[in-house]
Amino acid sequence: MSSPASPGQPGGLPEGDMPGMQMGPGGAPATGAPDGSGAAAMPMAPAASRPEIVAVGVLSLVLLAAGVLLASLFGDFRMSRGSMGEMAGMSGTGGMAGMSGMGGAGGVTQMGGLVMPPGMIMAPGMDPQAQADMAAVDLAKIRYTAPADARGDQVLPARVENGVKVFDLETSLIRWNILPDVQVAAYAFNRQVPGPRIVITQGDRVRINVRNNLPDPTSVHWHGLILPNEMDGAADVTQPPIQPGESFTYEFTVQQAGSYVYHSHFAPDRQQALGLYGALIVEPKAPPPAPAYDKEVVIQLQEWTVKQGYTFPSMPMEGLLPNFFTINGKSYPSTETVQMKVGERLRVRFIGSNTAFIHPMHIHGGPFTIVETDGNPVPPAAQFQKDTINIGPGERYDVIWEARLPGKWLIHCHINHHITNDGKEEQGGGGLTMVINVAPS
Ligand SMILES: [Cu+2]
Repeated sequence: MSSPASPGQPGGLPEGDMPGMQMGPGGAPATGAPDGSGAAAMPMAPAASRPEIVAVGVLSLVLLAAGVLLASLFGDFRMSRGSMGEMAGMSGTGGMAGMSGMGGAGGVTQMGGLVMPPGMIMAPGMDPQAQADMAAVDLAKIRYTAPADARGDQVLPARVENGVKVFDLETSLIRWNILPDVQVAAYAFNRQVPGPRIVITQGDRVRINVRNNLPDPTSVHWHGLILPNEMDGAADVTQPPIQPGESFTYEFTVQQAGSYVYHSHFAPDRQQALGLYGALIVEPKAPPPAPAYDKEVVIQLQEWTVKQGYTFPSMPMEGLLPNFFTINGKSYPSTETVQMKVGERLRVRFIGSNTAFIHPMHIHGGPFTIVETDGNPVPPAAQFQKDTINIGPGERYDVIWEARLPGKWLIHCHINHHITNDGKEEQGGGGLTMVINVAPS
């Protein structure tokens, strides 16, 4: 042991002179020779015979296989599609949810009668009102299913009483088809999504009776209008919420013209996101001298979160991210097609009824001119052209697009996931897609 340290062995031990154990052939421990030279080291005979080692190995494999078999027979490895309602109280159907602070990994989670979405992180102590806002629509409370081909945004007839235009709105829960094979549970005005289109003229005195048949309180805000504060519809701020079964009457004189929107202003993160909105179009008192357009189309955008047959309000957060998108309550290819001829001009009223995301809406076939923003006319000298415009929640843009060439020209969102239906494309698109079909002139 007196040799000098070799460079490769910091311990100062010469090659072939390892202290302690040495691995002999076959992996059995061997010790060095008693004289420490290492040259005479010989493997010791193993304590177990070869047949004994083989027997232990085979037994281990048999026990391992038995364990896998038992787990596959009696364990629950479902990632989703758990049977609902089997478990009382707070229970996940994903097989691992149900613990405080955990969301269902693959399935919805039931919490005290509420159904929470898969993937939501539910921290202990989450406020019960917040939970209720984000829960699925209670399917047991829906009393009406709209026909699968029903359309929203239908013009609401007015009746005139002593010079006042009177409209009736009624809120309720409905089942609504956004595609022939996809049905959502929605909060609706007059049993349609979007709610009916209210068309009035600048200067009109209007009275709107709102009856609440929802299981929740609600209110209606007239987005963008100049009106008396007590008619503004901000629940708990300018009026008490309209309780289930009760009514409230809004009355005001319309001063402006342009494209507006009405929507719930009680828990709007839930109610508007689930369909409680509609277009409010105010025609100018003095129409423009010459028609600046030949046709018009209203485009109301919405996101939907549909999971395992439940509908949740879309929100930009875990578990509530949308997987369906609609224009006027329908996903492409169920969206309407606009029929035009070459040379005609189309007025598109983009309405930001969406609540969770901004949608860069693009029109194929050439640029459009922005003529109104949030109902306000853009002076001709300030108008400019674009082919894509961001429609943020609450915004409205009125644009004029000219049909320059025949063919099928698309209007669609340019966040390309928003032109899929649950991630899938159908007939060249999905969700926020519609077609302008231009015939030769
Ligand atoms: Cu989009």
